[in-house]
Amino acid sequence: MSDSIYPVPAEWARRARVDAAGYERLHGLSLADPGSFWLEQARRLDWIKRPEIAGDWSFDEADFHIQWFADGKLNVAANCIDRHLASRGGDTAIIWEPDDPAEAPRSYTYLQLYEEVCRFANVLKAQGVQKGDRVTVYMPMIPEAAFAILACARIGAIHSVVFGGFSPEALAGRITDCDSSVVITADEGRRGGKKVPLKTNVDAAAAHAPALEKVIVVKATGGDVPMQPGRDIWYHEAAAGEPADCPPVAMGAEDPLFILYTSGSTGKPKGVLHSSGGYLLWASLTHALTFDYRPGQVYWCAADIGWVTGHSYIVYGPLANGATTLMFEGVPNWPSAARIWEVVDRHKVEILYTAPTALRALMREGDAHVTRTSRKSLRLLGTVGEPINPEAWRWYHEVVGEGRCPIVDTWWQTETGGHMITPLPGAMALKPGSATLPFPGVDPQIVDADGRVLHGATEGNLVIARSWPGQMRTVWGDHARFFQTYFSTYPGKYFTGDGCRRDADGYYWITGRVDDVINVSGHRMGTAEVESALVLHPKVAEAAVVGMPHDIKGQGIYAYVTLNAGCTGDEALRAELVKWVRTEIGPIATPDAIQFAPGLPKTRSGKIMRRILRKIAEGDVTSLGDTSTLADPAVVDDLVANRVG
Ligand code: 6R9
Repeated sequence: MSDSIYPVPAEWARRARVDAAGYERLHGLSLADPGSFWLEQARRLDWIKRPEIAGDWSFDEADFHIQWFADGKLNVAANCIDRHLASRGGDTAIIWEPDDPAEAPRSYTYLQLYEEVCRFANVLKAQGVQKGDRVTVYMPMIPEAAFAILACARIGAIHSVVFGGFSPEALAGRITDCDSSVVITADEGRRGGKKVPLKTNVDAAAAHAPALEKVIVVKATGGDVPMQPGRDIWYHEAAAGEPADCPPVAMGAEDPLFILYTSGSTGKPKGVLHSSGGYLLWASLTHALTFDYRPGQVYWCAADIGWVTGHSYIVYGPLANGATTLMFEGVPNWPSAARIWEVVDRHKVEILYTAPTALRALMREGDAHVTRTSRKSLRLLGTVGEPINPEAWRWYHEVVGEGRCPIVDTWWQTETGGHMITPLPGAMALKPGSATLPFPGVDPQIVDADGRVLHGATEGNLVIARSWPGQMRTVWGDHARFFQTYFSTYPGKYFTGDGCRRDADGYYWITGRVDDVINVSGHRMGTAEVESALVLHPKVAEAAVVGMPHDIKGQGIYAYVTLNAGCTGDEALRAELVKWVRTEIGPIATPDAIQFAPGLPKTRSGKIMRRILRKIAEGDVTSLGDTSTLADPAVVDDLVANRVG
């Protein structure tokens, strides 16, 4: 923990959209009179019918509902494209930087984006896609991924983007859960000079996804992929006959915009559903204020479109604001650890938004990769995805930003749609490791295990006491699970699943998940998901997965595995299980350590005591606490003796 304070630079205090007094006023108003505050903010969007009501919600079980701007009508794609055409149709909307730096970047003006998205929308319509239908997008980081999701928004179809690193099994589960009959993919993806067999993965997924009827394939690498007649369609062939014009469909503000699957504390990922109006307003307002975005600036969010960060801060937020958004196909450390900074120089990036795990990995490669680049264009740096350790924060600030760029450490979640606790660069003094203060409209509280609200400097669980426009609206197909997961632990409040400390200045410090979710390289992984994958293996009887500290990834995956009688836990089986999990879920779920255990520590009622497993995985075996309630306390000695790592 660090208590050093970095004051707002004088130039930022003078020039930023929001200064310290402005923040106090905005945040105060947003809580004192949310109705007028949000109707006023809603004017930043282009409405077909302007809303006259703002929030209408209750977190109480008896009357549980969440709506924002319910009487408003708009089209999200028209907000991201059409309304900019008159004033800045020739401005660059998207810059695309390919995986291989030897290849030329591409860019699209707002007018070109309009034509691409309209054509894509017409292709979807020709395939029978209608308002409310679910379309799965399983794409590499190419501009067509953005065209595809905006095309869905244009015709009112609900997109469900599945990260290209997920396995065919994981993809099939997501296609089936939301009953999606269309998948948009590419022949292959590229990352760090390696090919990702996306179309082949879709073919494998199709075997387990009976709902799937059509596969639209974008030619990205030109790799040779088999096409199944009647099911598979080359995008370029289908698009050739389509006009570059397609009227946007009028959507209710509460009509769904997208589903995005995320890990929770149970085995099955949840389909987080976001609305059209409230979500877009949140993405747009947070993008404008947190990054202090000014027209003409080149802005780069280095996330993948498969995560919520890519949705809100590569596509929806920036495009709603008429920004120039950079899309990067590659990875930070290929061909060298200088790649990010070279891309910054090549495109004169002013605002860079990335994850602590990438910073830690690059930091380890030494400063020379950074200092041999200019980075003069950079004005503001951002981070997201996990707590940033003060050492990485300082490196980002001193070495990357040469001390001149404020750092916005943005805390938020797939469920929140956009930033919740974050510095506004002209308003908040910074403390390395703290996400600082709540965004306007956000009412955070820290509660103890019994739900008592704790005041002043304190530590506990983070809840949000009132609704905000960007909040998710339901879990796809399971509204009861939505209530149960987020609103039943602390009645009347949204429970984030995060632990949090508040210091004497009122600054918030996220301490990490307090549920069975671990954060691997900024990606959420449910321990139960990895356990379910492991027990599918014929030799595995039982598995328990916990997080362990990891220098680069933040947290690594530590799996305790009990084998069926007669099976031997050797190196070969360990390698096989690692491969198995990668196949079942994807490389992001790769276990870092597997310990074969004859038994797991269980209570007499059969509940696994994860607290003990976590301690052992952390290597903290001297303070295992009370083990007397275990059915068989002796298993702990075996676990300690055979700890891996
Ligand atoms: C946007 C995103 C959400 C979880 C969240 C928390 C962690 C995200 C953070 C952070 C500390 C930050 N998290 N940002 N922790 N400081 N700035 O990452 O969404 O993938 O749903 O993950 O990530 O634990 O609860 P998502």
